[in-house]
Amino acid sequence: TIPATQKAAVISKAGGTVEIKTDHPVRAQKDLLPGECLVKLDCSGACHTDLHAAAGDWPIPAKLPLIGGHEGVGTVVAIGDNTTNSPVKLGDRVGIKWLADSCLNCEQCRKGREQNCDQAKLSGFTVDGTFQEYVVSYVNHVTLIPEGIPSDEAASVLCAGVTVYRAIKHSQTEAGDWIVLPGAGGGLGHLAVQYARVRGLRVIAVDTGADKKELCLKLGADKWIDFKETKDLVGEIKAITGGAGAHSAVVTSASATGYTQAVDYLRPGGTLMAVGLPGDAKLEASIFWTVLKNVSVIGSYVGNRQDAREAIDIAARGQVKVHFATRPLSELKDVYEGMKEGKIAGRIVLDMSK
Ligand code: 8ID
Ligand code: ZN
Repeated sequence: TIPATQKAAVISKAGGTVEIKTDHPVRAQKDLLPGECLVKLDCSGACHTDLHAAAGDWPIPAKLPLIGGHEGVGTVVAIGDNTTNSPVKLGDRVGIKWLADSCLNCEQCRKGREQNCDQAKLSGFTVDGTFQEYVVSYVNHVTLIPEGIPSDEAASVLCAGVTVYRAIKHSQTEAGDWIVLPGAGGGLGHLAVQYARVRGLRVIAVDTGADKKELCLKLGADKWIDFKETKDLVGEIKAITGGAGAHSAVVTSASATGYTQAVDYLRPGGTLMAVGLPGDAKLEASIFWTVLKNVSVIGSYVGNRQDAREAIDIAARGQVKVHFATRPLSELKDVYEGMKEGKIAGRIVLDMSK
Protein backbone atom coordinates (compact mmCIF):
# COMPACT_ATOMS: atom_id res chain seq x y z
CA THR A 1 0.00 0.00 0.00
CA ILE A 2 1.06 3.53 -0.75
CA PRO A 3 1.34 5.78 2.31
CA ALA A 4 -0.27 9.24 2.46
CA THR A 5 2.93 10.95 3.59
CA GLN A 6 6.64 10.44 3.10
CA LYS A 7 10.17 11.72 3.67
CA ALA A 8 11.31 14.46 1.29
CA ALA A 9 14.17 16.99 1.04
CA VAL A 10 12.49 20.35 0.46
CA ILE A 11 13.96 23.75 -0.43
CA SER A 12 11.57 26.60 0.39
CA LYS A 13 13.44 29.58 -1.06
CA ALA A 14 16.23 30.16 -3.60
CA GLY A 15 19.60 29.92 -1.89
CA GLY A 16 17.87 28.42 1.16
CA THR A 17 18.87 25.22 2.90
CA VAL A 18 17.40 21.78 2.35
CA GLU A 19 15.02 20.68 5.02
CA ILE A 20 14.09 17.04 5.58
CA LYS A 21 10.33 16.70 6.02
CA THR A 22 8.77 13.44 7.14
CA ASP A 23 5.16 14.41 6.47
CA HIS A 24 5.33 15.48 2.83
CA PRO A 25 2.22 14.33 0.94
CA VAL A 26 2.38 11.45 -1.55
CA ARG A 27 0.16 11.90 -4.63
CA ALA A 28 -2.69 9.38 -4.43
CA GLN A 29 -3.39 7.07 -7.39
CA LYS A 30 -6.76 8.76 -8.04
CA ASP A 31 -4.99 12.12 -8.37
CA LEU A 32 -2.53 10.99 -11.05
CA LEU A 33 -3.30 12.40 -14.51
CA PRO A 34 -3.29 10.21 -17.63
CA GLY A 35 0.34 9.62 -18.61
CA GLU A 36 1.62 10.09 -15.07
CA CYS A 37 3.02 7.34 -12.89
CA LEU A 38 4.10 7.12 -9.27
CA VAL A 39 7.56 5.63 -8.68
CA LYS A 40 8.71 4.36 -5.29
CA LEU A 41 12.38 5.28 -5.24
CA ASP A 42 15.22 3.13 -3.91
CA CYS A 43 17.90 5.73 -4.38
CA SER A 44 18.98 8.86 -6.22
CA GLY A 45 22.29 10.30 -7.30
CA ALA A 46 23.12 13.88 -6.32
CA CYS A 47 24.23 15.94 -9.33
CA HIS A 48 25.98 19.32 -9.28
CA THR A 49 22.90 20.62 -11.13
CA ASP A 50 20.89 20.01 -7.95
CA LEU A 51 23.32 22.29 -6.16
CA HIS A 52 22.90 25.00 -8.85
CA ALA A 53 19.10 24.65 -8.44
CA ALA A 54 19.30 24.87 -4.65
CA ALA A 55 21.64 27.85 -4.82
CA GLY A 56 19.54 29.59 -7.49
CA ASP A 57 22.69 30.56 -9.44
CA TRP A 58 21.34 29.92 -12.96
CA PRO A 59 19.64 32.48 -15.27
CA ILE A 60 16.43 30.39 -15.17
CA PRO A 61 14.48 29.92 -11.92
CA ALA A 62 13.47 26.59 -10.38
CA LYS A 63 9.99 26.02 -8.96
CA LEU A 64 9.57 26.80 -5.28
CA PRO A 65 9.17 25.06 -2.96
CA LEU A 66 11.39 22.52 -4.70
CA ILE A 67 12.25 18.87 -4.22
CA GLY A 68 15.45 18.41 -6.23
CA GLY A 69 16.96 15.25 -7.71
CA HIS A 70 17.02 13.72 -11.19
CA GLU A 71 19.04 10.50 -11.00
CA GLY A 72 16.45 8.24 -9.35
CA VAL A 73 15.76 4.52 -9.66
CA GLY A 74 12.68 2.77 -8.28
CA THR A 75 9.56 0.79 -9.02
CA VAL A 76 6.35 1.89 -10.73
CA VAL A 77 3.64 1.55 -8.05
CA ALA A 78 0.76 3.44 -9.68
CA ILE A 79 -0.25 4.69 -13.14
CA GLY A 80 -2.85 7.40 -13.82
CA ASP A 81 -6.29 6.19 -14.92
CA ASN A 82 -6.98 6.43 -18.66
CA THR A 83 -3.28 6.23 -19.54
CA THR A 84 -3.06 4.68 -23.01
CA ASN A 85 -0.17 2.83 -24.69
CA SER A 86 2.05 3.01 -21.62
CA PRO A 87 5.51 1.58 -22.32
CA VAL A 88 5.78 0.66 -18.61
CA LYS A 89 3.58 -1.33 -16.26
CA LEU A 90 3.16 -1.69 -12.50
CA GLY A 91 6.22 -3.35 -10.94
CA ASP A 92 8.67 -2.25 -13.63
CA ARG A 93 12.01 -0.89 -12.44
CA VAL A 94 12.57 2.52 -13.99
CA GLY A 95 14.93 5.48 -13.89
CA ILE A 96 14.01 9.16 -13.57
CA LYS A 97 16.22 11.50 -15.57
CA TRP A 98 16.43 15.33 -15.80
CA LEU A 99 14.03 15.40 -18.75
CA ALA A 100 10.87 14.21 -16.99
CA ASP A 101 8.54 14.71 -19.95
CA SER A 102 8.21 16.30 -23.40
CA CYS A 103 5.37 16.52 -25.91
CA LEU A 104 6.97 14.05 -28.40
CA ASN A 105 5.18 15.78 -31.30
CA CYS A 106 6.89 19.12 -31.87
CA GLU A 107 9.76 19.68 -34.30
CA GLN A 108 12.41 19.41 -31.55
CA CYS A 109 10.97 16.15 -30.23
CA ARG A 110 10.58 14.71 -33.73
CA LYS A 111 14.22 15.53 -34.44
CA GLY A 112 15.32 13.75 -31.28
CA ARG A 113 16.07 16.90 -29.31
CA GLU A 114 13.38 16.16 -26.74
CA GLN A 115 15.26 18.23 -24.17
CA ASN A 116 14.56 21.35 -26.28
CA CYS A 117 10.78 20.78 -26.37
CA ASP A 118 8.81 23.92 -25.35
CA GLN A 119 6.75 21.76 -23.02
CA ALA A 120 9.70 19.94 -21.45
CA LYS A 121 9.29 19.19 -17.75
CA LEU A 122 12.51 18.93 -15.73
CA SER A 123 12.83 16.62 -12.71
CA GLY A 124 13.97 18.49 -9.63
CA PHE A 125 13.64 21.86 -11.36
CA THR A 126 10.22 22.57 -12.91
CA VAL A 127 8.58 19.50 -11.33
CA ASP A 128 9.50 17.84 -8.01
CA GLY A 129 12.34 15.36 -8.37
CA THR A 130 13.87 12.30 -6.78
CA PHE A 131 14.93 13.49 -3.31
CA GLN A 132 11.77 11.92 -1.87
CA GLU A 133 10.44 8.41 -1.39
CA TYR A 134 7.68 8.64 -4.03
CA VAL A 135 7.99 10.74 -7.18
CA VAL A 136 5.36 11.50 -9.80
CA SER A 137 6.81 10.98 -13.28
CA TYR A 138 5.69 10.29 -16.84
CA VAL A 139 5.25 6.88 -18.46
CA ASN A 140 6.67 7.98 -21.83
CA HIS A 141 9.92 9.31 -20.43
CA VAL A 142 10.91 7.04 -17.54
CA THR A 143 13.79 4.74 -18.53
CA LEU A 144 13.36 0.98 -18.17
CA ILE A 145 16.34 -0.35 -16.21
CA PRO A 146 17.67 -3.63 -17.62
CA GLU A 147 18.22 -6.60 -15.32
CA GLY A 148 21.72 -7.21 -14.09
CA ILE A 149 22.51 -3.74 -12.83
CA PRO A 150 21.65 -2.86 -9.21
CA SER A 151 19.60 0.31 -8.70
CA ASP A 152 22.36 2.19 -6.87
CA GLU A 153 24.81 1.46 -9.70
CA ALA A 154 22.27 2.58 -12.31
CA ALA A 155 21.14 5.82 -10.67
CA SER A 156 23.85 8.21 -11.83
CA VAL A 157 23.78 6.88 -15.36
CA LEU A 158 20.40 8.66 -15.68
CA CYS A 159 21.96 12.13 -15.72
CA ALA A 160 25.75 12.02 -15.48
CA GLY A 161 25.98 8.98 -17.75
CA VAL A 162 23.41 10.03 -20.35
CA THR A 163 24.86 13.54 -20.57
CA VAL A 164 28.47 12.56 -21.20
CA TYR A 165 27.46 9.64 -23.39
CA ARG A 166 25.62 12.07 -25.70
CA ALA A 167 28.38 14.69 -25.59
CA ILE A 168 31.02 12.14 -26.59
CA LYS A 169 28.73 10.77 -29.31
CA HIS A 170 28.54 14.28 -30.83
CA SER A 171 32.24 15.06 -30.33
CA GLN A 172 33.18 14.23 -33.95
CA THR A 173 35.89 11.81 -32.81
CA GLU A 174 36.98 8.38 -33.95
CA ALA A 175 38.73 5.50 -32.22
CA GLY A 176 42.33 6.41 -31.45
CA ASP A 177 41.62 10.15 -31.20
CA TRP A 178 42.68 12.19 -28.16
CA ILE A 179 39.94 13.62 -25.95
CA VAL A 180 40.55 16.05 -23.07
CA LEU A 181 38.16 15.84 -20.12
CA PRO A 182 38.34 18.85 -17.77
CA GLY A 183 36.29 17.84 -14.69
CA ALA A 184 37.28 14.18 -15.17
CA GLY A 185 37.22 13.34 -11.45
CA GLY A 186 33.67 14.56 -10.86
CA GLY A 187 30.29 12.89 -11.31
CA LEU A 188 29.98 13.49 -15.04
CA GLY A 189 33.70 13.41 -15.75
CA HIS A 190 34.51 10.00 -14.29
CA LEU A 191 31.80 8.47 -16.48
CA ALA A 192 33.10 10.44 -19.48
CA VAL A 193 36.50 8.76 -18.99
CA GLN A 194 34.79 5.38 -19.31
CA TYR A 195 32.36 6.15 -22.17
CA ALA A 196 35.31 7.63 -24.06
CA ARG A 197 37.26 4.40 -23.52
CA VAL A 198 34.29 2.36 -24.77
CA ARG A 199 34.58 4.32 -28.03
CA GLY A 200 38.30 3.63 -28.25
CA LEU A 201 39.37 7.21 -27.53
CA ARG A 202 42.59 8.14 -25.76
CA VAL A 203 41.83 10.17 -22.65
CA ILE A 204 43.62 13.11 -21.05
CA ALA A 205 41.92 13.59 -17.67
CA VAL A 206 42.13 17.09 -16.17
CA ASP A 207 41.06 17.73 -12.58
CA THR A 208 42.73 18.16 -9.20
CA GLY A 209 43.77 16.16 -6.12
CA ALA A 210 45.20 12.72 -5.37
CA ASP A 211 41.81 10.96 -5.06
CA LYS A 212 40.60 12.14 -8.45
CA LYS A 213 43.95 11.33 -10.06
CA GLU A 214 43.83 7.78 -8.75
CA LEU A 215 40.21 7.35 -9.83
CA CYS A 216 40.78 8.65 -13.38
CA LEU A 217 43.84 6.49 -13.97
CA LYS A 218 42.10 3.43 -12.51
CA LEU A 219 39.17 4.02 -14.89
CA GLY A 220 41.47 3.98 -17.90
CA ALA A 221 42.59 7.56 -18.52
CA ASP A 222 45.87 7.51 -20.48
CA LYS A 223 47.16 10.75 -18.99
CA TRP A 224 46.43 12.95 -15.98
CA ILE A 225 46.94 16.70 -15.60
CA ASP A 226 46.27 18.48 -12.29
CA PHE A 227 44.83 21.86 -13.28
CA LYS A 228 45.96 23.42 -10.01
CA GLU A 229 49.56 22.25 -10.41
CA THR A 230 50.25 22.60 -14.12
CA LYS A 231 52.00 25.75 -15.28
CA ASP A 232 51.25 25.16 -18.94
CA LEU A 233 48.08 23.20 -19.71
CA VAL A 234 48.27 23.86 -23.45
CA GLY A 235 51.95 22.87 -23.63
CA GLU A 236 51.36 19.64 -21.72
CA ILE A 237 48.43 18.62 -23.92
CA LYS A 238 50.36 19.44 -27.08
CA ALA A 239 53.32 17.37 -25.84
CA ILE A 240 51.09 14.38 -25.06
CA THR A 241 49.45 14.55 -28.49
CA GLY A 242 52.66 14.71 -30.49
CA GLY A 243 52.53 18.47 -30.90
CA ALA A 244 49.21 18.65 -32.74
CA GLY A 245 46.73 19.11 -29.88
CA ALA A 246 43.67 17.07 -28.92
CA HIS A 247 40.81 16.14 -31.28
CA SER A 248 38.12 17.09 -28.78
CA ALA A 249 37.46 18.40 -25.29
CA VAL A 250 34.33 17.60 -23.30
CA VAL A 251 34.20 20.16 -20.49
CA THR A 252 32.24 19.02 -17.44
CA SER A 253 33.65 21.35 -14.81
CA ALA A 254 31.03 23.26 -12.84
CA SER A 255 33.13 26.42 -13.06
CA ALA A 256 34.09 28.45 -16.12
CA THR A 257 37.83 27.83 -15.64
CA GLY A 258 37.47 24.35 -17.14
CA TYR A 259 36.74 26.03 -20.48
CA THR A 260 39.84 28.21 -20.41
CA GLN A 261 42.32 27.50 -23.21
CA ALA A 262 40.27 24.67 -24.74
CA VAL A 263 40.37 26.25 -28.20
CA ASP A 264 44.15 26.65 -27.77
CA TYR A 265 44.86 22.98 -27.00
CA LEU A 266 42.56 21.56 -29.70
CA ARG A 267 44.12 20.61 -33.02
CA PRO A 268 42.72 22.06 -36.26
CA GLY A 269 39.29 20.57 -36.94
CA GLY A 270 38.86 19.90 -33.21
CA THR A 271 35.58 20.00 -31.32
CA LEU A 272 34.80 21.66 -28.00
CA MET A 273 31.78 20.09 -26.31
CA ALA A 274 30.33 22.46 -23.69
CA VAL A 275 28.62 20.52 -20.90
CA GLY A 276 29.45 22.09 -17.50
CA LEU A 277 26.97 24.83 -16.57
CA PRO A 278 28.40 27.78 -14.65
CA GLY A 279 25.43 30.18 -14.48
CA ASP A 280 26.93 33.52 -15.39
CA ALA A 281 30.16 32.92 -17.36
CA LYS A 282 30.96 33.70 -21.00
CA LEU A 283 32.82 31.30 -23.26
CA GLU A 284 36.21 33.00 -23.69
CA ALA A 285 37.99 31.91 -26.85
CA SER A 286 39.99 33.54 -29.59
CA ILE A 287 37.68 34.14 -32.55
CA PHE A 288 40.72 34.31 -34.83
CA TRP A 289 42.02 30.85 -33.87
CA THR A 290 38.53 29.33 -33.74
CA VAL A 291 38.16 30.35 -37.39
CA LEU A 292 41.66 29.55 -38.60
CA LYS A 293 41.67 26.16 -36.91
CA ASN A 294 38.15 25.24 -38.07
CA VAL A 295 37.18 24.54 -34.47
CA SER A 296 33.58 23.47 -33.70
CA VAL A 297 31.99 24.64 -30.46
CA ILE A 298 28.92 22.58 -29.56
CA GLY A 299 26.64 22.84 -26.54
CA SER A 300 25.32 19.50 -25.29
CA TYR A 301 22.36 19.30 -22.93
CA VAL A 302 21.49 15.94 -21.29
CA GLY A 303 20.04 13.43 -23.78
CA ASN A 304 16.81 12.00 -25.16
CA ARG A 305 15.06 8.71 -24.36
CA GLN A 306 17.22 6.79 -26.83
CA ASP A 307 20.46 8.22 -25.41
CA ALA A 308 19.26 7.10 -21.97
CA ARG A 309 18.62 3.57 -23.19
CA GLU A 310 22.01 3.35 -24.90
CA ALA A 311 23.89 4.75 -21.89
CA ILE A 312 22.17 2.42 -19.42
CA ASP A 313 22.65 -0.63 -21.66
CA ILE A 314 26.40 0.00 -21.80
CA ALA A 315 26.48 0.26 -17.99
CA ALA A 316 24.33 -2.86 -17.57
CA ARG A 317 26.86 -4.77 -19.70
CA GLY A 318 29.52 -3.73 -17.19
CA GLN A 319 31.51 -1.53 -19.59
CA VAL A 320 30.94 1.60 -17.50
CA LYS A 321 30.66 1.64 -13.71
CA VAL A 322 29.58 4.52 -11.53
CA HIS A 323 32.09 5.10 -8.73
CA PHE A 324 29.93 6.13 -5.79
CA ALA A 325 29.50 6.28 -2.03
CA THR A 326 26.07 5.83 -0.46
CA ARG A 327 24.67 8.32 2.05
CA PRO A 328 21.23 8.65 3.64
CA LEU A 329 18.83 11.20 2.08
CA SER A 330 18.87 13.01 5.42
CA GLU A 331 22.53 13.99 4.82
CA LEU A 332 21.87 15.83 1.55
CA LYS A 333 22.96 19.14 3.06
CA ASP A 334 26.42 17.70 3.86
CA VAL A 335 26.64 16.25 0.38
CA TYR A 336 26.10 19.74 -1.08
CA GLU A 337 28.89 21.08 1.14
CA GLY A 338 31.30 18.40 -0.09
CA MET A 339 30.33 19.16 -3.68
CA LYS A 340 30.92 22.91 -3.24
CA GLU A 341 34.40 22.20 -1.92
CA GLY A 342 35.15 19.83 -4.82
CA LYS A 343 35.76 16.96 -2.39
CA ILE A 344 33.67 14.28 -4.08
CA ALA A 345 35.50 11.93 -6.45
CA GLY A 346 32.80 10.31 -8.57
CA ARG A 347 29.27 10.52 -7.15
CA ILE A 348 27.19 10.36 -3.99
CA VAL A 349 24.06 8.20 -4.20
CA LEU A 350 21.37 8.83 -1.60
CA ASP A 351 19.48 5.98 0.03
CA MET A 352 15.80 6.95 0.18
CA SER A 353 14.99 4.62 3.06
CA LYS A 354 17.29 6.49 5.45
O1 8ID B 1 23.22 18.56 -19.76
C1 8ID B 1 24.21 19.08 -19.30
N1 8ID B 1 25.01 19.83 -20.04
C2 8ID B 1 24.55 18.81 -17.87
C3 8ID B 1 24.01 17.70 -17.21
C4 8ID B 1 24.38 17.47 -15.88
C5 8ID B 1 25.24 18.34 -15.23
C6 8ID B 1 25.41 19.67 -17.20
N2 8ID B 1 25.70 19.43 -15.90
C7 8ID B 1 26.61 20.39 -15.26
C8 8ID B 1 26.37 20.65 -13.79
O2 8ID B 1 25.29 21.54 -13.60
C9 8ID B 1 27.71 21.21 -13.40
O3 8ID B 1 27.81 22.58 -13.78
O4 8ID B 1 27.91 19.87 -15.33
C10 8ID B 1 28.70 20.40 -14.26
C11 8ID B 1 29.38 19.27 -13.54
O5 8ID B 1 28.46 18.44 -12.88
P1 8ID B 1 28.98 17.26 -11.92
O6 8ID B 1 29.86 16.34 -12.66
O7 8ID B 1 27.79 16.74 -11.21
O8 8ID B 1 29.87 18.12 -10.86
P2 8ID B 1 31.07 17.64 -9.91
O9 8ID B 1 30.88 16.22 -9.50
O10 8ID B 1 31.14 18.70 -8.88
O11 8ID B 1 32.35 17.69 -10.87
C12 8ID B 1 32.92 18.86 -11.35
C13 8ID B 1 34.42 18.65 -11.43
O12 8ID B 1 35.02 19.75 -12.09
C14 8ID B 1 36.31 19.95 -11.53
C15 8ID B 1 36.05 19.73 -10.03
O13 8ID B 1 37.26 19.46 -9.34
C16 8ID B 1 35.10 18.53 -10.06
O14 8ID B 1 35.79 17.29 -9.96
N3 8ID B 1 36.83 21.23 -11.96
C17 8ID B 1 36.53 22.51 -11.64
I1 8ID B 1 35.09 23.08 -10.37
N4 8ID B 1 37.27 23.43 -12.27
C18 8ID B 1 38.09 22.71 -13.08
C19 8ID B 1 39.09 23.09 -14.01
N5 8ID B 1 39.44 24.36 -14.22
C20 8ID B 1 37.81 21.33 -12.91
N6 8ID B 1 38.45 20.40 -13.61
C21 8ID B 1 39.39 20.80 -14.51
N7 8ID B 1 39.71 22.10 -14.71
ZN1 ZN C 1 22.36 16.12 -13.43
